[in-house]
Amino acid sequence: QPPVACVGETMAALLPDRPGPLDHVETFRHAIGGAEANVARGLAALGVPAAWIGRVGADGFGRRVTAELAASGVDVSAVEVDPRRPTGLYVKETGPGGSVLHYYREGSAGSALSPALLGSPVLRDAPLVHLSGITPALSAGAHALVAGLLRERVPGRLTSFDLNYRPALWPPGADPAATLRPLLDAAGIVLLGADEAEAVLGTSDPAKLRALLPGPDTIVLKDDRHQATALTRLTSETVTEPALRVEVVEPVGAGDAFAAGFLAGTLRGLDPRGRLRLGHLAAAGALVVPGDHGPPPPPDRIAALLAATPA
Ligand code: KDG
Repeated sequence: QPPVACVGETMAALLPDRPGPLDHVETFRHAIGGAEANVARGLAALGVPAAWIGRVGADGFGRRVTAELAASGVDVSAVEVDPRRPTGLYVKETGPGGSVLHYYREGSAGSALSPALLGSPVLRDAPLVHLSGITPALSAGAHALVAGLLRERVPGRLTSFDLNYRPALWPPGADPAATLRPLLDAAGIVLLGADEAEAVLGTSDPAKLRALLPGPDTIVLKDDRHQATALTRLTSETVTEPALRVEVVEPVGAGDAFAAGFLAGTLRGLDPRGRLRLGHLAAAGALVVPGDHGPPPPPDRIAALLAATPA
């Protein structure tokens, strides 16, 4: 089975050893993070073959990114090494008000993604191509690659797009809504949070979102009450499923894990409720760790939880 292709930038991540302002942090743990690669890891952990396609620098951070993804079972055969540009980096700052990601990625190898990748064999054969709204903010070439992948109609290939709106990445004067809305509308599956839907599309009302985005077969809206709703065209049905209650350690990456679960459920042919449930189960794994990726529950536990009747 060809792997799902997850395309975007993966960075070195520095995780502080304690919460609070960075000026008081003494020690950072070296990890990796990147929304699309987090999805690839999540898929691999759920038994779905997945590839990460992106670019790293010819440096230790880049080698770490590739090695850690490969060790997670992600296919890294299409990763490009840029001899001149460095691997991007982000530093996580945690605290009671939530986490802030500080980016050091301008001019990075990953930001030099371009439509040159469109011919990559891993992309050509992928049953599903997963993208996010982070990549179009990185550079004109990265935007063109995402637009090209969404516009290209390959029979039997699904596309998914997680809005992942990161205001800090958009240069002053940019119009993220004008860039992102056509991309969202061109995808087969769209995932977005209520807050980012408000920020980018001006509404988080499911009916209004559907009117703004008539294109996707499925829109998954995650609201601030930790519920996820799937609006599917085929059944013209709306299904809502609450999240699991867990002790949250750090939420960054949970959206990506949710996407991995939802997409794994889609590829397994689960009904919309099963897809949402698998999304929540995978997200729970990421919520209880300080890094971006935490393993989902083991397969037998997942099977039992999926089969349980809703409370
Ligand atoms: O969704 C989690 C991502 O935000 C994190 O892994 C870093 O890719 C990242 C980004 O651009 O913010």
